[in-house]
Amino acid sequence: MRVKKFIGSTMQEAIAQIRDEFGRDAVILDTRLAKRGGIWGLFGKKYVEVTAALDSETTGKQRQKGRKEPDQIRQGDRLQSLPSRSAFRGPGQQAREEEPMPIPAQIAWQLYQDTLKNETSATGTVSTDSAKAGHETHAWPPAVLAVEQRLVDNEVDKRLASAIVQSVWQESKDQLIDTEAITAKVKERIAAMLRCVPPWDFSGSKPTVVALVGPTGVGKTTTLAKIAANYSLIAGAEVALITLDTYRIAAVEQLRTYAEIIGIPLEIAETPEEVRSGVESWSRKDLILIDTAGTSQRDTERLQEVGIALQPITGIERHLVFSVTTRYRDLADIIRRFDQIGFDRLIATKLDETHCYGSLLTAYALARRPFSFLTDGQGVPECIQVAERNHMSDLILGDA
Ligand SMILES: Nc1nc2c(ncn2[C@@H]2O[C@H](COP(=O)(O)OP(=O)(O)O)[C@@H](O)[C@H]2O)c(=O)[nH]1
Ligand SMILES: [Mg+2]
Repeated sequence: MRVKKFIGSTMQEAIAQIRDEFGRDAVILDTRLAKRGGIWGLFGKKYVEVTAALDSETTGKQRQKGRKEPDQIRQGDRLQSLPSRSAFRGPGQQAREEEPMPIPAQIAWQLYQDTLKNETSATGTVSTDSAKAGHETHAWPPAVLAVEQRLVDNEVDKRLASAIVQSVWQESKDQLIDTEAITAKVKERIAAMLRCVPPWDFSGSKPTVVALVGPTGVGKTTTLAKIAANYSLIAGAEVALITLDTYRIAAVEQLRTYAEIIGIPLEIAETPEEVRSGVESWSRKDLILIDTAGTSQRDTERLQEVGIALQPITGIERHLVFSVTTRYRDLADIIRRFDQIGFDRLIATKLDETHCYGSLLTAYALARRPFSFLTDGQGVPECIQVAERNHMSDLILGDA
């Protein structure tokens, strides 16, 4: 492995040097903004220092397989490995994602809904299919119960785990002879139950406007910087940032630093009007990313402010950011609160902080909106990937 520091006046410059010397297989380990000259760091000239590494083994392997062509790029690939802007232009990707959910996956969701309904029914009379299914669990062989338990151990809600296993069991009892066969089926089922969206392709009307919303500290600003850096520096898209998080000076400075490192404009919006005019002034950009203030459980006023500021922007996508370490009840609360202002996508962060990924499925169960990105570390821009449901299913089962 070779590790080297590259210095440029903008990140774009540093990345260009990395590409020249290490090629596209380089991994960025660290990025920092520093100052040269001046007195005590004041009035000095700012520069960007990027530490990159090149793993000679992986490079060799990748070279053998040949470089990926843009149309081979799949979700789940690291964004930074995407070779060019054209990678985001896969025709028909969006349509593929909007395919109706396969019937067996719908059945699994239905079984889960039935269980929830039974739990909340005032009479307590239990008479639906899923209740019968409950009795049937006694007939499940140990291998089936073991897979159900594995889901529960990975923090999948017990009722959801039972519904999934039940749907698989109903369908193919005879073929479910061992744990491996059952696991494979369950994995396939979970993947079919999830929805993800592919990266933006910017082929529609410009610009794509995206706001990240969510509780404080989940990683909204960091994720926004990762998305901005990947789309701007790697995919070559025209990106601009707006921040609504003006309550803390540190929050503005955090984003300003990222904007400077990446070399893209940042607008600080104090009012809904400023957000709207910011979006209008960047009508020629491909992607406008809006950062928002985090809101805690009790902070309904701030939540409303975020909602009001975003509401007038036509076609805006709101991505709800949550940490994958969030427990079921907190997640339910977050989704319920952010539903008040509306959101269209899910982003799960901090995948590096746990080995239990059941909350990915729980979040989908509660929100029923597709995932866009997953993040797995503090590193900007590398710790982000486009959400992909087979990968997510592996994670949920604890196989990734
Ligand atoms: N381990 C880990 N930390 C993260 C991740 N994303 C963000 N963070 C950290 O979480 C903290 C809060 O991030 P920030 O972006 O300021 O959160 P915000 O309040 O939602 O904007 C920072 O220390 C980030 O470095 C992630 O994927 N994994
Ligand atoms: Mg923030």
